[in-house]
Amino acid sequence: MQNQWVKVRAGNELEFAPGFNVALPFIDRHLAEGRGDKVAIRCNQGDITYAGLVAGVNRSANVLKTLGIGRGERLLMMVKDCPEFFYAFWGAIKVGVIPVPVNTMLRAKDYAFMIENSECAGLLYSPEYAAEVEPALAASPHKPKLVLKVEGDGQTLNALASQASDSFAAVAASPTDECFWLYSSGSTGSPKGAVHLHRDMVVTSHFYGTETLGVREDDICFSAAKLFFAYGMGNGMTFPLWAGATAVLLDGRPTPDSTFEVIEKYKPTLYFGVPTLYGLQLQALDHAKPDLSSVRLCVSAGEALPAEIFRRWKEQTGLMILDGIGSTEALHIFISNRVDGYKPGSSGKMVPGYEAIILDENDREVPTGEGGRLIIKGASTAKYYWRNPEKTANTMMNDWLNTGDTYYRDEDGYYFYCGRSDDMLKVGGIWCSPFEIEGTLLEHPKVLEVAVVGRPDAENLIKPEAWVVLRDGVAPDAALTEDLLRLCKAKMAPYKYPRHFHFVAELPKTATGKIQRFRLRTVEE
Ligand code: 3UK
Repeated sequence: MQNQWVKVRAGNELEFAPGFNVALPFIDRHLAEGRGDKVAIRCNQGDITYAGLVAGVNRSANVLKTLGIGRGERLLMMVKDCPEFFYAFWGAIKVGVIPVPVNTMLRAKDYAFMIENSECAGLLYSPEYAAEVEPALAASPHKPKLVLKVEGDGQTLNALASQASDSFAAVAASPTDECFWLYSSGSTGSPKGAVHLHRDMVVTSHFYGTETLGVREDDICFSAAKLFFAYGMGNGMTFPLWAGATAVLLDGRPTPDSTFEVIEKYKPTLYFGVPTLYGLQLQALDHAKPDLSSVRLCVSAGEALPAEIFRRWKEQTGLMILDGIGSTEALHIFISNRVDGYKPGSSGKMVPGYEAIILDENDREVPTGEGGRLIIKGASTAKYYWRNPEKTANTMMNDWLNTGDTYYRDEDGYYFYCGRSDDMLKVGGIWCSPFEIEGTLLEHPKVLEVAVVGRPDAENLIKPEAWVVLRDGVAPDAALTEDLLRLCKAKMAPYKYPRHFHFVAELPKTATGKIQRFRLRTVEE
């Protein structure tokens, strides 16, 4: 991909035109390239053409500018997946305002923290979230200059935008100017604002979207993961925009029913999900037979995709799921499987433009096949965490980013996930990956989901225990426990079997669907 603003040079160097503002290649370019009448976004509000998108972006840029939100100031966004998400995000970038899209499933106390922490000049929210956002505004000592609802009564973006001009010239910026933030939540502590630069979305869209996944102009992209996640933002916004393709949006909760409905209605060619949802969709496929024939490829990220889900999905739908690992700090996927290079159960190989090293506890590179801390480098990584020098120093070391994950690389260059660095267990003095045990248990036809954590035994030695969610209609009994133990002992080294099984109705999860193992570790017996 080459255009007026970005050229790819030898050695994967990107060269940016002077005055580069990232909204130019992602938004304005499409009119210059004659794509005005092409549909950019499809959703239950109707179809938005590229010409409509450019106008919407410019109108919201004019609204922000007129209301006095200026360069470098933050616009906090609690906005559902809808065209206005695009208008506000790119409109802000054109003005030089920093959009900060946040998780729309959070609660008032989380938003109060973000309002305070970001010192946002503006706050934009979908009326659906009023019950959490409005108390947060009332509670926060910091009062944004501008509070706008997307639509509905009172002062809204849509009402103001309809009065505003539909042309706006983007402010000149540079590839390394601060552009937008995304909050990243660890398992402990407050969320950290990861500061991303103008070039970052170009890097992910080019190296992963175009070069690795092969997103094309005739693609229709549907991401079950929402736009406010870095994963969803790439899948459902920047990759299709970069390719001049079409994005399909679902504004509600992604469930097997709602996602299958969207796929049947809008016929996407690329589908992006997370492992938990693929698991639920597989369960639903036992009864429903949705028409998935438009889809040519599926993608998974957010947590490791068990080989078993990959296999069953392939068997049921004929489709491949490309698993890849990404993070909020890296902005998108930096290690990925390919259609023509896949090992089920692995995260795949390096995405071009990124490098990785795996270090042991003495910061020495480990030999092939041995696990260690995964550290990566690439031009899309966040520069720092806003007002958090300690976490910045621990995570961002010069140009290298500490992922917090344990990985090993095999002799073919495939990377295998072994758990978060802090989830790894030492059992009998040997490293033991909870993920390996989970993958084994998931092979059992009665198991829907499982999380394995370490718990100290009577001698205060860590032993693995399993928290298991069974498939609908299956009840636990002694015979099943025996069966699961037999499976573990047959498939893994002898010390790697859970010493306890807990059968539960559901596992505790973060808003992004990641299992909160730390909660299971602290459950009182
Ligand atoms: C874990 C994975 C194994 C891993 C993300 C794609 O998940 C994303 O970002 P987050 O900041 O979390 C990052 C952490 O999640 N993880 C993600 N993908 C995988 N572990 N296999 C995977 N395929 O611990 C990582 O450090 O929420 C994913 C694109 C953009 C993203 N932000």
